[in-house]
Amino acid sequence: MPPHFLPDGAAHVHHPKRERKPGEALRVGIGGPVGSGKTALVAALCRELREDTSLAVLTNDIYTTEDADFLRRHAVLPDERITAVQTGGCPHTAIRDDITANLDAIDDLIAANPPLELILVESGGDNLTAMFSSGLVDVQIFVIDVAGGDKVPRKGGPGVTYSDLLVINKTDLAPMVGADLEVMRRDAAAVRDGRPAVFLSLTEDPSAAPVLSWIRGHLRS
Ligand SMILES: Nc1nc2c(ncn2[C@@H]2O[C@H](COP(=O)(O)OP(=O)(O)OP(=O)(O)O)[C@@H](O)[C@H]2O)c(=O)[nH]1
Ligand SMILES: [Mg+2]
Repeated sequence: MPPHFLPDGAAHVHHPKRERKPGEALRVGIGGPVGSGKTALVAALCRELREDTSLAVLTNDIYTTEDADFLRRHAVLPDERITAVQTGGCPHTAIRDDITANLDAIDDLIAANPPLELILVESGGDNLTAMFSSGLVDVQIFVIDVAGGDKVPRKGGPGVTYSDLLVINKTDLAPMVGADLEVMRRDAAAVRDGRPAVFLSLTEDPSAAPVLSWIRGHLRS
């Protein structure tokens, strides 16, 4: 599928919350800073879910279709189940402000792969301020990593605070960068008001077990 492009003149607008109708695919947004492991997580989830779930992936990159190309190269799903939006500008614009290119790409995925149960939407790597519009996804995961230091949850931001699931990835690197996981757990809990946060190391747990079971729970409910 060719990539979609974001039209010029995108503005920060509020979209009404999407009402998911019975039988419609669950849309899960996956956001977070550059390089935190979003695509690696998407790949892991596809490998685990594809045997028993009809799913598709939409990636957002600024100037390329790098992440979609990576997923196709590693054949985590058949080609027609992977598509991309080239956002051209700040990554958050396409997932929060002018979401039309993403909505069009999702329509294409739905039309090409009936019936779909799950659509994973990866945001372009941004900073701590990017969140998905609730007009685009039903639930969202925010992925940070320990390599940026154990201060990251304390710095807060909407993804760290309000995402439906916070994933603190690359725990295998914690000793290398002197990151204290207990500090990260405590600082995340302090701002999340009971919303879940999980630790992950995709190199040590390629099945992404805690994220997988969270998504399976949403698919069942
Ligand atoms: N050590 C370690 N490396 C990881 C882990 N998860 C991902 N990586 C590596 O981190 C790098 C970035 O991972 P990506 O999945 O491309 O990150 P991303 O968030 O999709 O990056 P952007 O889309 O560019 O923002 C890759 O080299 C991954 O192999 C992990 O748990 N541990
Ligand atoms: Mg990526």
